[in-house]
Amino acid sequence: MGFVDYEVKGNYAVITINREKALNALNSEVLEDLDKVLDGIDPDTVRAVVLTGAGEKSFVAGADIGEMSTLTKAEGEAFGKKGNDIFRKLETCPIPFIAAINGFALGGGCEIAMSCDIRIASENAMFGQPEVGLGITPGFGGTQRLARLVGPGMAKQLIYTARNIKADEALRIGLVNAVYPAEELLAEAEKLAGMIAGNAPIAVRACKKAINEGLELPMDEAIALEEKLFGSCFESEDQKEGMANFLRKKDDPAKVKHVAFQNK
Ligand code: DAK
Repeated sequence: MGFVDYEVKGNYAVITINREKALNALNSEVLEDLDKVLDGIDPDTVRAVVLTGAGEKSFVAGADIGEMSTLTKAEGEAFGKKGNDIFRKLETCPIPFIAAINGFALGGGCEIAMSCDIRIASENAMFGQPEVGLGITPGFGGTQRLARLVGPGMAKQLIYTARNIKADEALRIGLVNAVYPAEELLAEAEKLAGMIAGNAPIAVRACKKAINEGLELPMDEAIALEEKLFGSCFESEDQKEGMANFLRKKDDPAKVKHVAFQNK
């Protein structure tokens, strides 16, 4: 639809931000289209999502500077809220998201990538929070997520200097998990999505919740949350089938079979 393509490929999906002429910069329309696509994901069939940008040059080159340039204080806050609500929807969506960063990931582009669970990048990817060079602060969660991902010292250096970094440095500081030649990136992202989608979805979603919510809690509460989520898996058929399969294999290796988890 509009500026955001959505393709379901079996048990995973690929979302492509498609405003290539503006290097996939996020204006209000792109954000609204993305919001609708996120609302339309069917969690019964889609078990992992790849998020990427159209073209060979850019993942997302940031929020749309033209659109932002004339905002009043109130409009700026509303624009920030619109983006933040969508990024938060993506971050808290039970299904894991993999950002396949195929070029510029600047400002809002870096921020949307950081809202995903996993980030992998092409060799030509470029990351940065250039906002202070434009007279603003990162507005889509950059100050918060970058500090949590790479530590406050490195986040402050990147944000205060507005310096862009290449994929190899992003890998070194832990902003991305892996770097691939551009032509291999999407296939690698889809391979990862397929691997995740092949595991028990209820368990995968419980892990996402445990990690995301647990990181915000003191350790004792975080462990209690993990215990609760662990316990809830025992109400699922997938747990019964996954463990029964292991035990069958132990009895007789010939009985090895691939478990087709039912998401039940
Ligand atoms: N916005 C709008 N258009 C953009 C854009 C952007 N962020 N980035 C690129 N484009 C457009 C260019 O204007 C150009 O359009 P035409 O002139 O062809 O019509 C087209 O994409 C191609 O760009 P270039 O000709 O500039 O291509 P180059 O290869 O020469 O350069 C570049 C690529 C990525 C280095 C350069 O385009 C660039 O520096 N772009 C801006 C990158 C940037 O500064 N991004 C961060 C934006 S600030 C908040 C909410 C949100 C935010 C903050 C606060 N609140 C409300 C609190 C978020 C802020 C940001 O993301």
